[in-house]
Amino acid sequence: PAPRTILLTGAAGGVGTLMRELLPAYGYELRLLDVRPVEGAPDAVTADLTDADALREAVRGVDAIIHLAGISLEAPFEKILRSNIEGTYHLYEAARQEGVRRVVFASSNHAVGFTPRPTGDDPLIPIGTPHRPDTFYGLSKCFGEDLASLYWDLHGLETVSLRIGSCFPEPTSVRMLSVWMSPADCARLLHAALTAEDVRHTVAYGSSANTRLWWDLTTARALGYEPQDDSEPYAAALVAEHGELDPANPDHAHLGGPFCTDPPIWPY
Ligand code: NAI
Ligand code: 15L
Repeated sequence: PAPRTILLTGAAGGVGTLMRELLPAYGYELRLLDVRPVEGAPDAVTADLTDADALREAVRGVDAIIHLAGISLEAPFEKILRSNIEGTYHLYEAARQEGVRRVVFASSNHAVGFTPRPTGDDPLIPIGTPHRPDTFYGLSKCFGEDLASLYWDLHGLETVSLRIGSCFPEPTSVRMLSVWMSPADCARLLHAALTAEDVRHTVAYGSSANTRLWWDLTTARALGYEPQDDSEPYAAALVAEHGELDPANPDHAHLGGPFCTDPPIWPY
């Protein structure tokens, strides 16, 4: 049967807030979890991902989990270790113990951020490109993808790992013209990842069908995802303000953009 009750972790965050608005239209009932209170949702579970007992209670009885919670930018290793590495492990353990069948994991383009981005006639970056993290943050997403692989092979717990580009209401940089995922396309992709059959452990890039796309959306489309948006209408204004990307510039040369410098360039 199609999944109906979904635990949404990271519900107080940027993507979580957007998805809380959009996913109910697909017929899902959302249970929300975050370490911070979720505005307008008094029933949300307030728990840290490292609290194994709270997680076990939170996943009990759900059909699937959308796992967005975690640190979403570069941070000191100890913090990444706790929230993203240990936290994701605790979530998978809770899911395994409670018999949840599927997780949709918010991985990131920063798992492969040091991959040179295509220029000219270069082919799109395939989903099988080796892990090449650009930060401890990206490294934690590599861990999450491999944890998902282990839990499929060992325990039969399915995951779709989505290497999300930039999911914000609008693209705000020239790089984002290539990696942007509109909130509406994000909801479409999450729905596809929740409902596709026999996903085992599938890894897919998550973006809209951008004219300036850098990666191959084949595995996302194979889930049934049909992106409807393209960042190109935003291009003229962003390029007029910032200029085109310059491959000689280290933070323009790789998929991960400004995460690929030490220290990362903020804000961008
Ligand atoms: P965000 O930082 O706005 O939200 C993350 C949420 O996770 C926050 O509400 C935070 O309180 C919660 N959280 C952090 N540590 C926690 C812990 N230990 N226990 C419980 N909750 C915890 O991030 P955003 O932008 O909403 O991203 C959501 C997910 O998608 C993240 O995993 C991020 O790495 C991933 N992602 C997001 C992209 C984007 O463009 N927004 C791009 C690629 C990946
Ligand atoms: C990410 O993984 C971050 O969570 C998000 O805040 C953006 O920075 C995004 O990548 C990006 O690459 O633009």
